[in-house]
Amino acid sequence: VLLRHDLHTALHDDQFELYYQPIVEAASGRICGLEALIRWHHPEKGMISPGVFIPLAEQTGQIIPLGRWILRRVCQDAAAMQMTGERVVPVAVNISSLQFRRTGFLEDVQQALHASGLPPEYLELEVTESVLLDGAEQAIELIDHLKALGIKVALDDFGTGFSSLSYLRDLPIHKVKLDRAFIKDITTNRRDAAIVQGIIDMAHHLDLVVVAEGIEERAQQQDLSQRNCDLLQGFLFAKPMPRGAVMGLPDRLP
Ligand code: G
Ligand code: G
Ligand code: MN
Ligand code: NA
Repeated sequence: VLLRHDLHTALHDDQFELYYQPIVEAASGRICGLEALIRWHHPEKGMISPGVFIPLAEQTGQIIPLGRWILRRVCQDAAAMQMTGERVVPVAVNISSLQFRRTGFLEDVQQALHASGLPPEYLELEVTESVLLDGAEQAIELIDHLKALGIKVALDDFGTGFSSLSYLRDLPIHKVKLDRAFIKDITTNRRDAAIVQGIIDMAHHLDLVVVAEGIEERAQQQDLSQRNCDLLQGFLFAKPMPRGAVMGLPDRLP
């Protein structure tokens, strides 16, 4: 209850910060994208995880102004990184399903792009299967609109929850992100490996880019690279970090 109240003032008091985690090409380690991940610096409680406060913000409706602020900030940061030549790669933002399904979302995205001057090709939205809660048609239409504007959409946390193969078939997405639950034991568990290989092959036949999340070990990188996974993300390469730290990274992460 206390946290819920604090969330209300946090936006006005500028207590949120966006961190960025590199996404690399599987074979080379070349940085080819960033995922924005929000952090809350609570004045008394210290750093609070988005895993805790995003669900709260969804309950209270705060996710709408917060989500709008995140979009604007990420576009600003991305445009600045482009302008200075720091890191000219697409930046992905996690979008809450409540935000995605709300009237005016498309306008919010366009405003954030317009205000920052970021070319739409450099913005990517990460959504989960719960965008389909009110039915697939609206979601498909919206993703088609975004696509027409040049904005890419990725299906996040794929393989867990209620994710279904029909989503891969029906949603006009360009990328799937394999949940780290399937990656964790990939080098030792044949069943996990079989599922991951199946998803990679199927996704490629559907012309989708595949990202594996939660890479913590070299053996996982080698395994997924051999399985033709396109992109990798995880602590092995880099943790989420403030924008200023992204600037100092080399082009390739070993
Ligand atoms: O960064 P971390 O692993 O702690 O994130 C935990 C969860 O919070 C993940 O599910 C992630 O998708 C979500 N999350 C992180 N940043 C954002 C954000 O900016 N917006 C939304 N909607 N979710 C986020
Ligand atoms: O739900 P989503 O995929 O957006 O969540 C991304 C979350 O995963 C972020 O909170 C990020 O901090 C976390 N993360 C990124 N790389 C790793 C990793 O290698 N291991 C673990 N355990 N978490 C990771
Ligand atoms: Mn994500
Ligand atoms: Na995920």
